[in-house]
Amino acid sequence: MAIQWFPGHMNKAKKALQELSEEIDIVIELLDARAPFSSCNPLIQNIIRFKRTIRILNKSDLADPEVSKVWLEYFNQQENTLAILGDKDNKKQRDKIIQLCKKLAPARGTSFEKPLRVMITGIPNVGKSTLINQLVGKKAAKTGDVPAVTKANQRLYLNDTFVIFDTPGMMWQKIRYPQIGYHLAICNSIGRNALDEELLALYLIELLQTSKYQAGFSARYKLKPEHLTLSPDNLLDLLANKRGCMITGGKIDRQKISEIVIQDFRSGKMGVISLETPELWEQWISEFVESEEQETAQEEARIHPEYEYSEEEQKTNKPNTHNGKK
Ligand SMILES: Nc1nc2c(ncn2[C@@H]2O[C@H](COP(=O)(O)OP(=O)(O)OP(=O)(O)O)[C@@H](O)[C@H]2O)c(=O)[nH]1
Ligand SMILES: [Mg+2]
Repeated sequence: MAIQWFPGHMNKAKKALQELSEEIDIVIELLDARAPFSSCNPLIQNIIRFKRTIRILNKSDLADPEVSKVWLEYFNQQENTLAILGDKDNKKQRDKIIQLCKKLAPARGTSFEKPLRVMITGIPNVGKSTLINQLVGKKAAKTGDVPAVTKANQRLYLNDTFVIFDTPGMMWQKIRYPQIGYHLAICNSIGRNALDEELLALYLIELLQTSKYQAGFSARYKLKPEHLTLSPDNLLDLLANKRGCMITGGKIDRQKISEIVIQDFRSGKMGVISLETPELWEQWISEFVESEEQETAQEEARIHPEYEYSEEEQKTNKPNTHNGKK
């Protein structure tokens, strides 16, 4: 299943973000600490390319701290970027972010005529408006635990010389790697109408039963070690039985148990969990490239059935494009 979600208002939001980016000094991009690579929006990257950027791995209270440390190193190696962890309940974060902004643009924020202008961007539901409310010290921006609460840019003032812009959560038109779609959906950044909760739950269960997060998963649902070796499909049925998710006639309510498992993950009921690491992404990308190459080779074979493949090409399933035959 390839998850894609780019509702109409985001096209307008993209243009507005482009315009706004021309008049701001600093960009704060919020990433979801549980899925930092998946939450890096290529559309936003393109728009903010030349801007000084602070990347906040937000909702870090729900992510595995060991993995977050690795991600921080990964992002801090990138040009023009400073990465920190974010957590709405961290009392020190407001002052830290304000200081960082001032440090990155020392010539701004010095007078009413030269305010420091900061734009907060990121995927839907990652916590942009919540952070803005924390920065300005009051509930000025609307928040809520569903994607696409903010629909248009909003200007807010920390004081006369510090302006912050809230922006709508942005997705992009085509998600290339299926894992990105799954991870964003599991973290609640994709609209419900674009999802199949049962497939999401099966993906999540497979990840949990085979990962270092087995213990938290087992504890939540009182699983025995042998349950972890069941297929995700059978394990979902077992969880449904344990939670009494049945529909009339004694049939299993897979939709209901799927929603429960996803919600338990989102609210941290199985412990702190990170869905991805830089190492895993390296592996997924190389697997993806390999499968794309195989598809291209098969397509070529279909188009040129008369082409005589060498022994080596037949073995690797890749046409030799360097020998002048093609
Ligand atoms: N656990 C946790 N929840 C957070 C954190 N920051 C925000 N949230 C919650 O995430 C949900 C979404 O927050 P918003 O601030 O509305 O997110 P947004 O990025 O503005 O969302 P859109 O406007 O829809 O794009 C709310 O329920 C917040 O309480 C955090 O650091 N940790
Ligand atoms: Mg918002």
